[in-house]
Amino acid sequence: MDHPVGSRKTATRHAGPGRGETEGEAKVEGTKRSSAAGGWGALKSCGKHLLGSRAPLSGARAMLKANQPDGFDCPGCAWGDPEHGSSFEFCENGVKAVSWEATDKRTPPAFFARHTVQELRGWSDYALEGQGRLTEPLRYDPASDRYLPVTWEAAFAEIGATLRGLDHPDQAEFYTSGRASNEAAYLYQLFARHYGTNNFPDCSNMCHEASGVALQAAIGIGKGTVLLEDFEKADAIFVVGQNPGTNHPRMLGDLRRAAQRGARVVVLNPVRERGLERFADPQNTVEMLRGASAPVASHYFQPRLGGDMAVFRGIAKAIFAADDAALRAGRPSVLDRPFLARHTAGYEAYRALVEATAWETTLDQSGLARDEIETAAEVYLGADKAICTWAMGVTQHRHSVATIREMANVMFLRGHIGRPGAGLCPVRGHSNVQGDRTVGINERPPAALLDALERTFGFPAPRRHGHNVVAAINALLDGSAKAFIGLGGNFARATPDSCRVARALAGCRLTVHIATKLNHSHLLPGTVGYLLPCLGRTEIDRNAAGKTQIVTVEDSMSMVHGSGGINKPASKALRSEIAIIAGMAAATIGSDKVDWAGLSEDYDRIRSLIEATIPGFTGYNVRVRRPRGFMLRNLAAERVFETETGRAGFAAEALPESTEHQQARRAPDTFVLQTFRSHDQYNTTIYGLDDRYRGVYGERRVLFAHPDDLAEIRARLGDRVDIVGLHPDGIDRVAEDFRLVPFEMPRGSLAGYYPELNVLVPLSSFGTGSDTPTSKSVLVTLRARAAAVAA
Ligand SMILES: Nc1nc2c(c(=O)[nH]1)N[C@H]1C(S)=C(S)[C@@H](COP(=O)(O)OP(=O)(O)OC[C@H]3O[C@@H](n4cnc5c(=O)[nH]c(N)nc54)[C@H](O)[C@@H]3O)O[C@H]1N2
Ligand SMILES: Nc1nc2c(c(=O)[nH]1)N[C@H]1C(S)=C(S)[C@@H](COP(=O)(O)OP(=O)(O)OC[C@H]3O[C@@H](n4cnc5c(=O)[nH]c(N)nc54)[C@H](O)[C@@H]3O)O[C@H]1N2
Ligand SMILES: [Mo]
Repeated sequence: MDHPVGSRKTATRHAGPGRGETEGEAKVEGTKRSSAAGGWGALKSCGKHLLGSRAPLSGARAMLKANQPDGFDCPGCAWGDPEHGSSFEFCENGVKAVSWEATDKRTPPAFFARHTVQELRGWSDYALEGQGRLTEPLRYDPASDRYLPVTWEAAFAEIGATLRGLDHPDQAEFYTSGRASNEAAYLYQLFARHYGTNNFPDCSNMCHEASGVALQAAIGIGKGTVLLEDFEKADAIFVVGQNPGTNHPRMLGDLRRAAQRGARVVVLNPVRERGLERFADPQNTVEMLRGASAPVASHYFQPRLGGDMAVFRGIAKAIFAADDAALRAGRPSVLDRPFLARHTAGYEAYRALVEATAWETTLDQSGLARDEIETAAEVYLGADKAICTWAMGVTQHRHSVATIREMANVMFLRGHIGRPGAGLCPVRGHSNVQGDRTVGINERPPAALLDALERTFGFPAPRRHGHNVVAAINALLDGSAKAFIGLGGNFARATPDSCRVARALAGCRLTVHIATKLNHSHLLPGTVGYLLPCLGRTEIDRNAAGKTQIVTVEDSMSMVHGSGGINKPASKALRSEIAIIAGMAAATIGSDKVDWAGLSEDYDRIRSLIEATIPGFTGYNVRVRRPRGFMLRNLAAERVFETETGRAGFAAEALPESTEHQQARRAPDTFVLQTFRSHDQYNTTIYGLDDRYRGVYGERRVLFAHPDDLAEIRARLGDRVDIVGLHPDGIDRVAEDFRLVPFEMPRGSLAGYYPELNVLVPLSSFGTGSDTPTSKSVLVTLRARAAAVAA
């Protein structure tokens, strides 16, 4: 699809499917979903992806080394690895991620000689990445509108000169996607800060930012507190706003094992996701042969989009009612009074607020019936040890920070933190998004980090706070930022208001993308535009002396471990992300204070610097070579809360004045749209056009709706619709030509796939305190296709 430039009062259309968008006959089964998640379907799909990548051998060999002590960290997700890592942890989407990288398809300079950038902009994401791995450094040539090969040295020299030529370092934006290793991310922040800016827009700004902000305030650390072992001990696990069957398949195994030993798994999700209902474990031979599967969720509640804060407020109301009843009857309190007294602050104010919140508002916002909320509260009260997990269904709303604080409030009531089998567990996305933050990718760095950098390296570290994703886009749009460097990712497609972001990138004086495969962001070069191909995580990384190098990553459970590739690099010309960053840095700021070349020759040296400047990494080079690595100390998990009060903090925040659902019900023909992932994608990377667990095959331009809403819409508008944004900021937003599909979800809500729907996500609508775009609650209306064509 093209990148039509949107502006105020100008329609920003999303044109029809680009090349390669349809694969055979499109078929939608809707809610007909007979079998369980996982099982033979998953195995079949793995075979298909290993074969389809045309690298079955290296792909299969690579899979056996994924998440093993002597292999590489799976680039698929950030779920933790089991203590006893000897058995191969099977994961369908891990296979897809690995074979995607291990493909033998290539986009050599000859490919770019055949296609202009303008032409490639008309291709779909699926078609672009399907061409295979990038092989040579490329420079955009405006005269021919093509990317031409260039030497690494020439690339570094021109990038360095252009960065030095900016009026101020804050005119450059340094974007990170969460696949970057600790070593690459650390070197990247060192480069940018030495150069002079804290502008670190990061994929986590669009992801778990709200979790970091909320947990930092609530428990003094912006990370979760549970370990994988805790899932073996919990009596109740609340799984809120996430779809692990697709996005964290290995978590499903842990949930299922918990369910099998009798733990309650309570799901809160507006959509009935099959993976959370039943799961056949592909690692269980007997089960596979019998065609059996086991239930996962003991309770499945379907709140309205953005209704989770109200759900937890309702649970708190029910808990306090139970507590009153117990005390009246002369029984002990149902709360963990010693924990509340010794370790928390703000309990009284919170309880008063909860009791003052009306059931009517609570039920209306949550979309659940009172007995459903009371049932959830009973499960909570019946558990000695409870875990609460969550992901994007919670973090991508206006009131996400407040929602996560409310979940923490409820967990505090019975002391479910800092003891075995209990705790808070934001389930991270990108495989190293948590590690990147730990090693300094942070636009608001703590003073201690800057002090440590100054002490160690002797350059003045910039003290001004920098840009996150939304601020970076605004700066690019208003011209105050002029250079964009991307360490991985697909900035133009992952961000809101795709059309405006496309314009922002194309208007840059300099764009540099470090990437493994071609994507749409690369097709928006600035005046000077570079595309620099790097090694992937599955590939062997050797230094000039021939020694293989490992990198390290941190998972959702704060475990840091090593990762070393085993496949032959996709091309001889590839360099590691670290070597590329070092090359750019040396050319931009010189090597007086930092020996960039020496660091890229031996990553142990980078780890020693991390150890010297970031707390928690003592003995890094030794500890990371132990089989399962090491755990970063997490004080909250030990009930030491580094908050302002030194205690776990209750937040007493009123429910939102109105949720998007409440607003939608007041306006005619208005719906709340969420944008989620299909089973065949990794963020903006599209592996295939099926969404097996939701019964969709061969197409992605589908829009899920409640059957009753659907009947009404169809009667008026027909089967295919355009989706029109209603955000009142004067910008017209339209996503064209979507096929309606019935699905079990609350009335008034719609769901469809990211990134096709990002044209509808407004840049000016983001979470309070997190600045995360609200991609799970977009107000829209629908219009008939025919009318649109006629108009
Ligand atoms: N295979 C694969 N794995 C991945 C990814 C991928 O794209 N593909 N992406 C990675 C990344 S970066 C991330 S962040 C994670 C994402 O993992 P998820 O958070 O599971 O991703 P989404 O597909 O966005 O799913 C959100 C889920 O939340 C539900 N939901 C939406 N709105 C609400 C709400 O208001 N309340 C509640 N309770 N539920 C809601 C949706 O119905 C959906 O089931 O996965 C990571 N792993
Ligand atoms: N509407 C909507 N928007 C969303 C979301 C949503 O749920 N809805 N989710 C948000 C979330 S949670 C996230 S995390 C962001 C993701 O945003 P990004 O991280 O920016 O996007 P990805 O699609 O993960 O990036 C894919 C690209 O990374 C490059 N790549 C892959 N592997 C490597 C590697 O090893 N090294 C390098 N250098 N490059 C590599 C490839 O070129 C590939 O095209 O999107 C956000 N956007
Ligand atoms: Mo993410």
